[in-house]
Amino acid sequence: MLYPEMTDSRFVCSLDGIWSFLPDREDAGGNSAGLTERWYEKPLKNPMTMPVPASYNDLKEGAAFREHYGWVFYQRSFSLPSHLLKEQRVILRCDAVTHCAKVWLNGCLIGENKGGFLPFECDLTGKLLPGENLLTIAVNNVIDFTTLPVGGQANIMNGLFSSALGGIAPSGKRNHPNFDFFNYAGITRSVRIYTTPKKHIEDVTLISRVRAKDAVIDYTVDVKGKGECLVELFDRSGRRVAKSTGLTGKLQIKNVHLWQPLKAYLYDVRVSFAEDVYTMRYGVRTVEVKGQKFLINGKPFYFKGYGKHEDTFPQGRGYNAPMNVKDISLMKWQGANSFRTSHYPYSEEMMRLCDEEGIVVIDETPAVGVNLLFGGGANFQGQKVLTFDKEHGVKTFEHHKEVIRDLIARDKNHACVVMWSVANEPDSSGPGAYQYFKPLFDLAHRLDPQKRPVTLISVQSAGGPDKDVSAKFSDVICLNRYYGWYLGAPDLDWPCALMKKELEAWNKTGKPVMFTEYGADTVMGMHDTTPVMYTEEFQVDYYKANNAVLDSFKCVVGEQVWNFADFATSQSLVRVQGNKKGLFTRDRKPKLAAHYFRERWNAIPNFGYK
Ligand code: GCB
Repeated sequence: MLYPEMTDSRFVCSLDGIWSFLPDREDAGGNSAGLTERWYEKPLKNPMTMPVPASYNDLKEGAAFREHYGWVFYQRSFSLPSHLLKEQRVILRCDAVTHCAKVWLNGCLIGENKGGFLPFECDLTGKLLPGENLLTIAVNNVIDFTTLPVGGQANIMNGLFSSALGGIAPSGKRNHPNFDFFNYAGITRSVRIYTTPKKHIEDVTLISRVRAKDAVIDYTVDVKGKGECLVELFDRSGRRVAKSTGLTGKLQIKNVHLWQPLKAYLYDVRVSFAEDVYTMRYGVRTVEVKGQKFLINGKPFYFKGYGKHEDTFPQGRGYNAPMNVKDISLMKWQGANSFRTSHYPYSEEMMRLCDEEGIVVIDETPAVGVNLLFGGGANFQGQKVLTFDKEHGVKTFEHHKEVIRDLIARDKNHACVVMWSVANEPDSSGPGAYQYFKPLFDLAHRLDPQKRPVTLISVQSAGGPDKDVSAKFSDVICLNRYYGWYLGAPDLDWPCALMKKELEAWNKTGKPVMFTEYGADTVMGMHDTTPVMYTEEFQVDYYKANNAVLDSFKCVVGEQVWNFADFATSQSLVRVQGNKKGLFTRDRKPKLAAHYFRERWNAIPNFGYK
């Protein structure tokens, strides 16, 4: 899906700003009052104010509001210049509404979407009234087995204790995230209207091949209608360096400027079809796994970086441009070169920023929590459940295919994306895991025009290469491991001896291996001469011990810490106002370990480290 660009033929306008807002309530029959009373037909009664984009949860006070379960209603009105409506298609584009949306224009349902982290569109052509139009978006935050991320029967972090309650459960409907981050919801990214000519460009797909100093970009343009197509490529100085006609073709570049980690170079691509024009930035680079190396532009790359979250105060998971720019500045300060979009697709603006800044990205679907074994199955009050059975796995699977399809469709042209992650910490050694994941890996490989590597992020409890299906499917073995924290803390020596043993086993798969998570909760400002758990000193010692093992393996092609910054989670006994494993605090102040990694990473080259 194309990002909305303003061009010679396209107009884009933002509907961001303050909207009217009302949380739903249950009517006497236990149904949604908002839906049965049709709140979308008229201006909301006594609404609150709410900014778009933002998660709503932290923007008004009180636990009932923060933990609201079910629908909330957003509303605003707008009008458009009449000349646009006569000649052009008019599209409403929502970049992300978490997790489910229903959209009404002047009281008529015009669209529905499931999935909180990818864009969707509603065609408004011919549906707009002259003058003001009333737009209502209802948003639902309920998570279950059919959604990604997955919701369970009890909060994952409290699951351990629920079996001891003898089946007594708290009253009232509530979400039980099967994942460790706060279930922020709302209209979290921009809402825009854009227009195109009736005959228009639907999609553009670019694939590069590099040979010595030259490159070829194979392109495909998908269109609606008939017309001539011209594709042109401009370098940074605005000079046209290649052109071709037709809906498919090749752009030949002499003396190509490659997109490189931390040394980005982007060309401008201009596609003209009939009356329509679309422009985009594009970086030429290659990615390949060869033996136990991860090659970018043919050279062995070493990942230095983080698992992250889109998580700031007070906008929650809402798009935060200044923080994105600051985060990349901090990454560069630290000598990092990469991150993973844990645990869902990030905003398109962040992906574009990473293209510009040369930050390497592992792009993850929102498939987190596809693992019903967390807490030893205690999520289910001691009842034994299987992740991939008919009740759970089958329902998740259909949506899982959808998010892989939509993520690749959205991000396929980004130079920054070097690998797809189909899931974070699924039950990858459980019964049915092979049958569940094989088609998903096949799908990702088939759909990606650039044929990037595909991985799943493996959970420690999956038990090693003989049990974990990552050994079969992942092009790079990606391990989330907590040796010296969840396993063995406060001891570091014997857990790290186990870590060495485990890496020896993965090494034998002949695939490259990387750590995509390792970390220790650390409360900023907590210090001790003896590095006890939760102090800044312990976090440094933990990482030093783990890194010594990582450094001793040639097959290890990267280290991504958990996490870049502290982040909000559900409440639990092991979360101190959120997860505190950040190298930075939530407001981006460095802990001791941030300085330690700054020294380490600035001494590790991006290429040829091992
Ligand atoms: C994990 C999860 C991540 C958690 C982290 C932790 O394995 O992938 O979402 O936040 O552990 O800190 O427990």
